[in-house]
Formats: sequence, C-alpha cells, structure tokens
Amino acid sequence: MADTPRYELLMFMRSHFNEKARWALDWKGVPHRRTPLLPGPHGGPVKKLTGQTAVPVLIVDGEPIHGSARILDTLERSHPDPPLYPADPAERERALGIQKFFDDEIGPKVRRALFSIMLDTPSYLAAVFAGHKSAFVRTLYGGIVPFVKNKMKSEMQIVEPYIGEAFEGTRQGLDFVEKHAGPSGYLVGDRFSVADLTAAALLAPAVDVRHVDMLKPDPKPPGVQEWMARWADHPGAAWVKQTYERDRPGRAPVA
Ligand SMILES: N[C@@H](CCC(=O)N[C@@H](CS)C(=O)NCC(=O)O)C(=O)O
Repeated sequence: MADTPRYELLMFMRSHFNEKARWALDWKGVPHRRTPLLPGPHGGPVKKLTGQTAVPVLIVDGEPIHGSARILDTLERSHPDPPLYPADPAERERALGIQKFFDDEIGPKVRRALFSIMLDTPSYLAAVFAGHKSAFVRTLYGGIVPFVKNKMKSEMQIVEPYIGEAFEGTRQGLDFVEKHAGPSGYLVGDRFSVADLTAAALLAPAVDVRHVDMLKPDPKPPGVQEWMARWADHPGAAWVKQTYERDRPGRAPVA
C-alpha cells in the first residue's frame, strides 16, 4: 500500500482557484500528492471532509484545509522560504489586499464568463475537467452536462445581467494588473508575492498560458477561441503570460 503523503491536494484539473494552491506548493517545493476530482461527483466526499464543497482542499497530516487563501497562509507558515508574503508589513498588507480583491471580485467573474461559453460545448467541458480520465468516462461526463446545465447556470448565476458583469470583471482584472505592475513587473515591491500568484492564476483562464497545469486542451471550440482572442492584445494578458514564464515553477516532487 502506498504511504499516506504529508500533503495531499484535492483539486479540479485546470481550475483557477485550484491553480493558486498548485502554484504555492510548486513555488515552495513542497512534495505533495494531487488528487483530481470531477466537478459534480466531488461534492459528497468534499462536504464530508470539510463541511462545504469547494476545492482546493489541502490535507496536511490528515487535517483538511479549504480555501485557497488559507492554504497559502498555512504553507507560508510551514515553508516560509521562498516567501510569498512580503517582509515589509505595509507591503504584506497590500499584497494580501490584492489577493482578497482577486479572490472575491475577479476570480468568480472570470469563471462565470468562461462557463457561460463552455456550458454550450459539453465535450470540451469534459476535456477540460476530465482529461485525466478514460475516454469512456469523458464521454459519459460530457453526456451528463446537458441535463445539469440549468442547475449549474442557476448555481453559478450564469444569467444576465451577471454574464455581462462577468465579462466586465475579467477586463477589470486585466486592467488592474496593467495599471499596478511596477517597473520590476511585480504588483507589490520588486519581488514575486502572493499578489502576483493570485492575480496571474485567477486571470489564466482568459490567457493562452503554456504551463501544463493551465493549458487549455485542443481543439478549442469557436466560442472559447473568441473568448481568448477578445483578451489577447490586452497588456494585462501579456503580464499574466510573463508572470507564468518567469515565476511559475514546474511540479514539486510527487509524494
Ligand atoms: N474562495 C474559494 C473559492 C473556491 C472555488 O470557488 N472553487 C470552485 C472551483 S474553482 C469549486 O470547488 N466549485 C465547486 C463547489 O463549490 O462545489 C477559494 O479561494 O478556494
């Protein structure tokens, strides 16, 4: 029997809030196991473990921690080097404020905007979230989407005026990083921090980032191509790509 790892991440493939936790684990070089779950069937087991259904969940020595900001905070305490929090208290406060802004305001809107497109292409949705499963499971999963589409739409508020606000929120996030990145390219001070990690991860679904954990599968349906083309020339999209190229490490050791 395989040993139980000290760190196990319960996650969705390619999901941007989950990407925050993956990035922090990789940045700090924390050996961990990843357990990809399928959105939908994930709900029961995750609720049993944490009392709520959202992932990422990081299990540390058997203790589940949910919420990407809490996960990053836990890792910052257990693995302070390399840091994600600036040493200067004022800079730290600003970096955590930027994380909160993106977690609360921008991340959910980016997701809503992209889902408003992907729900019309169930097989692509299956390729995004069930790419690690067999072709049989992917086909089954894609086949279920049309039946749960309306429930998903109401749960994720995929209706007007929220869809329009979600596209506007995506633009607001890209505008924010364009405006606030300093000469070093970082949002706070002159080194990479939780602010850059959060903004880049939560905007990544709108950008053609090449990192394996966020790469969108091909072929992309026309709606997804249009979604990416819409932001491609925005300087904020260039910032996201640059941040990925410069500061998104490869996979930490598998535990
Ligand atoms: N604020 C949470 C948001 C997490 C979140 O929205 N997770 C989504 C995936 S991106 C999820 O698990 N949705 C399914 C559910 O809530 O049951 C965090 O920062 O971790």
